[in-house]
Amino acid sequence: MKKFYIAKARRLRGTPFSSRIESQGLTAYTTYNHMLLPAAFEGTEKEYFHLKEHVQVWDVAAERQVQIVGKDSAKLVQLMTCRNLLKSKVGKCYYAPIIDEQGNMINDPIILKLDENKWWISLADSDVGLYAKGLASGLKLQAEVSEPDVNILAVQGPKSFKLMEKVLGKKITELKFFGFDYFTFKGNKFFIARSGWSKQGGYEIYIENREAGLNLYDELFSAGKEFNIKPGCPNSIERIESGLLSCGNDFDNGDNPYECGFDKYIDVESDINYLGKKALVQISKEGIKKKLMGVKIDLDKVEMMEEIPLQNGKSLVGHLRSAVYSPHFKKVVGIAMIKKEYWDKKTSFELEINGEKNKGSICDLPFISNDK
Ligand code: THG
Repeated sequence: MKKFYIAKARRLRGTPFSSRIESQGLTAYTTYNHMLLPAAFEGTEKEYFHLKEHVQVWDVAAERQVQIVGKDSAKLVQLMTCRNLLKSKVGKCYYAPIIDEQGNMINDPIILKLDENKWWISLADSDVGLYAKGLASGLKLQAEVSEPDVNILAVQGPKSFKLMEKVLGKKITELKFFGFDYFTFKGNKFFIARSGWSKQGGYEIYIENREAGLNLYDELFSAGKEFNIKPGCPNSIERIESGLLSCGNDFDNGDNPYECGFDKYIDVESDINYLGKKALVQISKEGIKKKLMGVKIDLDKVEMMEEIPLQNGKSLVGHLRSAVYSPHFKKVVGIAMIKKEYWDKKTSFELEINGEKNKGSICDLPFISNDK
């Protein structure tokens, strides 16, 4: 496929780390929340093997925070998600579907409770801040919605634990998965969560002070030499093998959270109030007619620009939404929206790429379970 440059503009916002990563071998950007998100350095496959063995620092500032503050903040956050946050605790992260009034997906952020009256919604790529502002003003809620200057650095990979301990001290090793706290480095406080968009383990540093953040960035790279540290970015091979979903790729506003397999983050029983609840109650009674599943395809490479129909003879089985060559399975693995009649994993299908027909089969997600 022909490659093009991305033309920079003010509305395609850079991050505090853009100049760093550009001088460290960045080769491709994508955009995310109207911001630059690094997409490649040495190549996805090389980066995949490195991520699984060493440690990487990712500039994921494009995972923007919607900050909600005020007396009605909990009410507003709950209005937008079908996950029950009644018992949520300060200091914890919650992966939660954001849905619309029809019960369809808008985003799949991590919601962080900083205080009873202060929340961050750490977004995937869609304008949830505008949704929140509309609700707050339309319902006259006492909730202030803003996008603070918070820029995330993810430190991912099996050696991330040793590196973070070396730089930030022993206390960081006590942080539990999806917990967060403040840690001090050279007199500056950093908000750090144990999370990240890979299943190789690691942390996310929510940087609130740009200058202090750049100092920490440089320190991570010098302290990380002994751990073979490299700059990186979310890796499509690792995330597909691990079954981490990508908003806008694997699902969009035409899909509901049941169809995305988010059942454990849906509450239709309790007495909580959120938009789309009626719709989800109805869907939970009727059942769904399509859902996201894994697929394996006999191909040694794939490049996807839009969803690809999967056929069984003349019948449509579903649509391939994301796919990548997996060095582990030595074939293409992907995430596809599969019609109910074909959930039976024995189903095989054909798909056409560049005028050639290829065979594939359906399987469960995740392809590789590597819970840390
Ligand atoms: N980190 C932060 N913000 C983000 C992402 C992130 N915003 C955008 C995007 N990623 C949101 N999507 C996800 C998807 C999956 C996970 C996190 C964010 C994830 N899932 C675990 C899993 O599926 O196993 C854990 C889920 C759970 O325990 O509930 O980590 O990466 N800051």
